[in-house]
Amino acid sequence: MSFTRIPLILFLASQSYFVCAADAFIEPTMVNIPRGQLTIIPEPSKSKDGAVTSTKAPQVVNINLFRMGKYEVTVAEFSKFIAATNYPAPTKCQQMNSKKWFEETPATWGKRNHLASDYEPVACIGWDAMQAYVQWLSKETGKQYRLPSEVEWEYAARAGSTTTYYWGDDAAQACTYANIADQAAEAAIKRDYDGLESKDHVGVVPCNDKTGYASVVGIYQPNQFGLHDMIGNINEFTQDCFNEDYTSNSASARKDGDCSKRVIRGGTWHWGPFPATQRSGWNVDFIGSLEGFRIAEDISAEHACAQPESKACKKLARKSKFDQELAKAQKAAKKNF
Ligand SMILES: [Ca+2]
Ligand SMILES: [Ca+2]
Repeated sequence: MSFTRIPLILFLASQSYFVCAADAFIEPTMVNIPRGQLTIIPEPSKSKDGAVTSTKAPQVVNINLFRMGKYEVTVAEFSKFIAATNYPAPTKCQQMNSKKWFEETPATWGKRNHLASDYEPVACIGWDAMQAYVQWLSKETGKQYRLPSEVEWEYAARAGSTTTYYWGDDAAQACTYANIADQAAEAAIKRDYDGLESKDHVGVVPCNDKTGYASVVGIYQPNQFGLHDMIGNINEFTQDCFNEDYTSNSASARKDGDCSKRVIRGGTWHWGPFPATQRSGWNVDFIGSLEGFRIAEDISAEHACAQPESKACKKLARKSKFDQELAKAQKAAKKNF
């Protein structure tokens, strides 16, 4: 027996371990969000007849450097979590199913009506599963993944803009930047639901984004921070407990208020484009096909690639296997554009 064979066996064993470990999870594609400030304009107090009774001063919140998912979390990423943990994910979901519009029918994280690609956002899972996912991913990667706070979400969505949407004030320009309830959605619903017209329910923006339901992530133009689908495609849960009154003194998620509801942001393919300030509270146990999430990550300046030419930063900038597979899915999704 030759001694030289032993190191070779060890080498092969370590390689195979590396492949298994790497395939056990998908490292999400993240974007550095620079430090800055968000100005919150609180909703004015109103009387029962809707008249403004008092206004509150704008609040300025400081935001530290953090990372945000470039895309909504996809079915492909979530499937690794289910395979690794056997997490008891919901098996019923409020989804489009008949002319009744939305109803609770059998569906899972990986199988819902109109889901056409693993590179579409995951939905039909509820807020608790999102918490379990970020905890699992943090443990697997040694990183600090979590849901963004509402303030972080809005700061990242605005990306320095002060207009109604991150592309400006014109809703009809949405189709370049977002998958919303457009002419394609109207046509798809009419076709698949026996003449039902989406504009009767959700309003249709007069442009064509070429996608009838949810789309593969990242096929529309990003905002100025490089984030895709912050408006439209799938509604995104944040970490904050819900308060009717939108105020915050810090970038941290609010833990007071109604914690059976969490703030959800950004709207979906099912609605017209949501303005940057539009918000609502969604029950944590609501399992729906329009609700998903995106993750945030705490980082130090040291890990933010202050020196882009360093070896570590170049490695970060390299396209991952996920990015390569996603690019193929995006190309397929855009073939009719
Ligand atoms: Ca659409
Ligand atoms: Ca979205």
